[in-house]
Amino acid sequence: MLGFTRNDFPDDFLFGTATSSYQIEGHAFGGAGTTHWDTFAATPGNVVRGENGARACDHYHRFEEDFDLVAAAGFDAYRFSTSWARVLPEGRGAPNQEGLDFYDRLTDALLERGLKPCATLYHWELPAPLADLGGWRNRDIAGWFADYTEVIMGRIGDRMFSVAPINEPWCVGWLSHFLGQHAPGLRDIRATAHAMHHVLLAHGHAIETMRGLGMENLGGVFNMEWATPADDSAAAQNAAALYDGYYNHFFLSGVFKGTYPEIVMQGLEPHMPKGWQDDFAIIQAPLDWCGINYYTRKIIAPNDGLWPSHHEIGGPLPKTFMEWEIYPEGLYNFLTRTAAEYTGDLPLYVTENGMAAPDVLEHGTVADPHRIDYLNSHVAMVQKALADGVPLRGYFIWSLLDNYEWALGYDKRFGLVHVDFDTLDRTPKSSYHALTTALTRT
Ligand code: IFM
Repeated sequence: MLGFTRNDFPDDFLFGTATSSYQIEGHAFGGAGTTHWDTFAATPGNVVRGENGARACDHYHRFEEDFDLVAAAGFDAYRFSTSWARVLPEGRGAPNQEGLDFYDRLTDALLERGLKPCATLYHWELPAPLADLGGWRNRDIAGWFADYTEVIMGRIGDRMFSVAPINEPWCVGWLSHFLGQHAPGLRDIRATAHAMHHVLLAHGHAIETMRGLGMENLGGVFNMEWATPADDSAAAQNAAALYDGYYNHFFLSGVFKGTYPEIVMQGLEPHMPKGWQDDFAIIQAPLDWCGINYYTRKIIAPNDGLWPSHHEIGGPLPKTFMEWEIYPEGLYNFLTRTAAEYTGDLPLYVTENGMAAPDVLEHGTVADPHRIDYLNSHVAMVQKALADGVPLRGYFIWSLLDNYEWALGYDKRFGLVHVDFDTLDRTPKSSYHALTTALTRT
């Protein structure tokens, strides 16, 4: 049982669930171009079992059935992403009409079910031809991204409830260019500094492009991890502050303050692209809302290595199947801190929250009491933030379906709905049924 119902929330508070294109659609279908995730996954050692998004959940052919499930659970909104490579297989130039038609049908299918379409324009599947040109390291990507924005939103922008350009800039910049864990798998500080700046430049250009199309309710989606110092020492405090700086503050600071945190620039500044200081007028394009994706915290300890001279250590709290500690207080901390330091009265959304588990289908059902507990504890923090006056307008659960968890392949099941990856059968889990009871309007 969930410990809340929608009656515990303001009437206009939105409950939604989230997905992304490459993780569910099936990129082999409908004329989509090759992405850097296809090539990254085809390279030994990058992805568990070399799995990729070629078929994924086959949402491309089953989206009507999937949206029936979203509507039947009582959700108000559905957060999805459009694939750049499906819309523009070469990244630039001629659009793929099949791809545009797909997103057009998908939009109408949501509206027919009374669901608010909440789009993200980039959830990581960069067209491979653009990766060949340097991808996020190349400043020109901001213009390419604006052109793609114009093409896809020129087709479906009239029917979107909300749009954010880029999902989780930290993942695009740091995870993919410094840690090398996501495509393009680089481990290079100059590439990182360039990507972290260009991703915000592209964000700003896309917002300007959509304003030019007359669109409203445009925002940004930022992922955050609470940073806890490993001990009370000044060195551990500084290490956690730096982690907090490049993970949580860097992108918010760029977008809402027109500056990057000093503690981060001590390491990144020598590697930044020329003229970066002149780009904030674009990066700061005004937004209508801010989204926070939250899952966990990290415990950070200092070390004698090269900058950033720290590492993560294991923590004592119960963990999800991602080995992520369950720390609901971090969500409350971020909601209150973001409003206090960056966004003020601007509406906030929790645009992702959820957990992975090794859920098993047995006798036609999937019991996931761990997910019900996780949702209960995090929604309690949402309620606490609301009670404190944080202008929070909605909460989206990651994810509707078990799906492709990037470098970890298909084992890490985040869905409210179980997917059998052989038959592609969908089975709602017990958390889905609990949500249906909590969200159905009475
Ligand atoms: O699956 C991802 C998603 O693509 C982005 N946010 C975090 C999720 C869980 O790792």
